[in-house]
This record gives sequence, C-alpha cells and structure tokens, in this order.
Amino acid sequence: MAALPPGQREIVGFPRFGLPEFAGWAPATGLELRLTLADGRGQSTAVAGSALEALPRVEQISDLHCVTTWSSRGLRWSGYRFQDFYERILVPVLRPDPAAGFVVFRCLDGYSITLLREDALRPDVLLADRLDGHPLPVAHGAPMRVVAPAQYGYKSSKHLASIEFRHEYRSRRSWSRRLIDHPRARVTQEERGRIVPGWILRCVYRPLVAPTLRRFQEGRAG
Ligand SMILES: Nc1nc2c(c(=O)[nH]1)N[C@H]1C(S)=C(S)[C@@H](COP(=O)(O)O)O[C@H]1N2
Ligand SMILES: [Mo]
Repeated sequence: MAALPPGQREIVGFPRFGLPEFAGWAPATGLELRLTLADGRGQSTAVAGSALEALPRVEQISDLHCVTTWSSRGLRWSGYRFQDFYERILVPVLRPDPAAGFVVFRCLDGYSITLLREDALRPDVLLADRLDGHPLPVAHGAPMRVVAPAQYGYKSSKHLASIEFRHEYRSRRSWSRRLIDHPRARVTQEERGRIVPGWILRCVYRPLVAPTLRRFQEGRAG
C-alpha cells in the first residue's frame, strides 16, 4: 500500500467521527434519498434517489484521512461518480452558472461543507450509498454521503441532503470554523486549515482524537 500522507497515522477499523456537536445526532433509519439542487441564483429542484440508478455504479477502494491525523485505509465504497451525476442529471435539470466555482454540500444533521467545483469533479469523488458490500450504515452517512479521498475527511459530507452552487467560498458559521476549513483541504499538500500551517495543526488536533472518538461511540452531543 502507498505511504500515508504527511502527518497521518493509520487507525484500526473505521470509527464514526465528526464535529462533536453532531455526535448525539442520528438520522432516522431507512430514509429515502432525496436531493435538493440549488443553482445559487434562487432556483432549486428536487431529485429522487431513484434517478441516480440511471448512472453507472462504480466501486472504489480508498482511504479516509481525518484532519485530526487518523486515517482509515482500504475502504470499499460503492455509488455514483459525482462527475457523472453532475454531467447527466445536475447540469441538464439545473443549468448552474458555469462561473459559480464552488459547490456546497448540506447534510441532514445541519453540517455543510464547500468544495471547489474542480475538486468535486475529480473522478474519485463519489456519492456513495454502499460500504463494504452493504447499504451505507447510519453511522457512516446513510442514506448517501460524499467520498472525496484527495481531501481531508471533513469534506466527505455524510447524510447528504442538498447541493448548491456559489460564486464565493463561504465557510462555516463561526470564526473558529473559518480558521480550520481550508477551501481545498488537499491531503497531499497538508492543507489542514486556512491560516495555521498543517504541521502545527497536527499537534493541536492529535490530543482531540481519543475524546472525540469516545464521544461518538457514546453518542454524546458536544
Ligand atoms: N454530516 C456530517 N458529515 C461529516 C461530518 C459530520 O460531523 N457531519 N464529519 C466529517 C469528518 S470531520 C470526518 S473525518 C468524516 C468521518 O466519517 P465517518 O464518520 O464515516 O468516519 O465525516 C465528515 N462528514
Ligand atoms: Mo475529520
């Protein structure tokens, strides 16, 4: 297997993880997928999950690199390429402004994250609804999640609800989130955060891994 990106350490298994404020949240099981698409100019439209079945199903084995320095390796995802979804479903129904360079993914738990359009259109970015040969479990983002392996895990939004196009990069609400949310978040460049260098953030994040893992295991909201 290839070497891990700088500052990452392999973790055994694949834990549920995320922002502590969402640790106590769980979506209803058996949710039907429905995606809202917004063009950033006030128009939106809803797409039923069944529409995606017209796209080629792809399998992909990739690693998930959490910005807090743990990596889970060799995850077997199945779903649809975001690129295929974009070209064959999204563009024909929504016709987003080609100048809108950012894509916002909003989630059922209230989480949202923005990717550069060019990063979202990489061929390894999936809308995944299966993991390890089984329907995507609630713990890992049912009914559907984004998988963006070239980016830190925080760009791989779970429980996807809507996709919106924007002209500017708009980060998450608070100033602290603005510090940590890098527009690109490429693991090869160690773009962990916007202002503080990645190698410093390694040391800030590492002590947070164990308590956050426990919080998610116990389902305690932050
Ligand atoms: N909806 C939602 N998506 C999310 C998060 C979250 O809190 N809520 N956390 C992100 C972070 S920081 C990581 S590392 C991965 C973890 O995915 P996992 O729980 O499947 O391990 O999900 C990302 N996507
Ligand atoms: Mo993460």
